Amino acid sequence: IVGQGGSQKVVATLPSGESVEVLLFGATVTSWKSNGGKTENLWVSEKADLTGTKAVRGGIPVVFPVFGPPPKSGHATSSLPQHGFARASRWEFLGKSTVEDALESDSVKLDFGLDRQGLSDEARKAWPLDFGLVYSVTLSKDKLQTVITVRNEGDESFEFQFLLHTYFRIQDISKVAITGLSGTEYIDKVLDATTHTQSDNTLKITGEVDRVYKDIKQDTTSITEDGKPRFDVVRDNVKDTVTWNPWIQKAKAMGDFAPDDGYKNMVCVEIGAVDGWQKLEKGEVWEGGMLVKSLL
Ligand code: TA6
Repeated sequence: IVGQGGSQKVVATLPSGESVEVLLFGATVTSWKSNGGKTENLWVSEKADLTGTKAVRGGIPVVFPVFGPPPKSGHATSSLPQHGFARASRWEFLGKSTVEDALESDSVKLDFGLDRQGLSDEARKAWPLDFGLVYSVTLSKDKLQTVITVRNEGDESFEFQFLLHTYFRIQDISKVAITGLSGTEYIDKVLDATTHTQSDNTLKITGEVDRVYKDIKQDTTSITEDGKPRFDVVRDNVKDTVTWNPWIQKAKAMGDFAPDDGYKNMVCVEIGAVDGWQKLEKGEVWEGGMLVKSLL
């Protein structure tokens, strides 16, 4: 663990040089280097708040128990902030375990926990339910696995949404395509949340994109650069993926998004369970997450 207070983070490095950094605030992965540590795979805004007072603009923010603006009514999440409290709470570091695997090469797993006691008073008031989260970040040679378990510790069932709001670093947005979504229905939040079907197998980003792809049949969504595979994002027990790029105006409008033209170097491909709600009965546990392969 390095740093003090809100900027405390856990850093883990493999013997071959790959590394991962996780801010305790939000259990936000703020750096993932593959390729012997030479390739940074995540984008973090130059004006991201890394002092634990605001959700990080970049890396992998953990979105729980609600995705997007809270529902107007009918859900316990109605008075939570956009994207819920997980990404803006201080998590506990539960520990590190390493696996020496001759075949796979080494891997290191970092575990983080958040429960009701760890919430701010306002979050506890806004979501008065008893829960336990364990978030595991596992680094291996060219992969990063991030998986959450959600446990209902209370006496009543509750519903939640979950998403990993991953900002992938790319060289040039005009050379990027997202593949593996063909035939999938999506809500287009740029076109007033109407529902469409993705006909082409590749989605190119030529302006603001904010789409919620639902119930995707295949488990892998890929990002290509210049026609070459760059990332494979494999969903684990979640069926939805959000694609987002703020483009010029929205990038300029976000105070913590810098540089202004940073939208050219990032693309968000966000796996999650956000179409509808996951219901968890008393004592039940739900698990979901992703395995990302860096192909550079
Ligand atoms: O994931 C896409 C999205 O829901 C966009 O609509 C945009 O709001 C983005 O998340 C960023 O949200 P934030 O609360 O982090 O500014």
